[in-house]
Amino acid sequence: MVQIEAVPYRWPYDGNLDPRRTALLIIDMQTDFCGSGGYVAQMGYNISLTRRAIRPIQALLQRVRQIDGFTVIHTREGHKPDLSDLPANKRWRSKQAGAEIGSNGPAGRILVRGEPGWEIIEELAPLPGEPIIDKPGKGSFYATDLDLILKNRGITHLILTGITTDVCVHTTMREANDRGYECLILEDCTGATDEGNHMAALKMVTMQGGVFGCVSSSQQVLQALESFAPGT
Ligand code: C5J
Repeated sequence: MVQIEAVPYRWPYDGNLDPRRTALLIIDMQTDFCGSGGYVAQMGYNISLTRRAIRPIQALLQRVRQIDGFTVIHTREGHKPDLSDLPANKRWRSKQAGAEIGSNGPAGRILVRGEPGWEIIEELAPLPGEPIIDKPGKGSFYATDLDLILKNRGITHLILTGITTDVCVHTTMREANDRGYECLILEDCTGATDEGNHMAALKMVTMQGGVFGCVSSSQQVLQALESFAPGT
């Protein structure tokens, strides 16, 4: 039986980590959220807080890719070039914050599909065959086919990584939890634009016996994955 040390319970609750029923979800590791000249940088936030997740995700990704049947899914937040899928309030707020979605920045048009800033960073580039979910909102389930893809593959358990902890990762975790997916978020594989928000978002998960699932780290997952020899 393979379980991961986590808070507030050893994950998963139903006793056994099964690679064929588990997906590693890597949320929004795009230049816009962790690269110079992207959306987060243009708003004046310190991108070292979001970039902290890159190396731990890289290590985990490398290991998970060696395990047969383990699904890796990437997401990207962004809007169509004509901005027809951009709610007016989201555009207005981004302008107030100094980085209007759709306007030109050092990494191209901010949060627009196809622009350099919207691309997933090279360090975590998807491999052919790994699904990429393009989403217009914060949650990865809203207005996407993520649920359909997971159901078709028989996936019931999600390991959540990416940025930002308090916004897109949390929204996705809540959406997944309500749909019955058993969720684990990794503290070192996530990051927020504010350290206090990062910590608070992780703490929220652990309340009420694990109201949205569990919190753990890449080290704990890697340790548990030692049970699966490469190629098994
Ligand atoms: C935000 C995200 N913060 N990926 N997006 O707008 O968390």
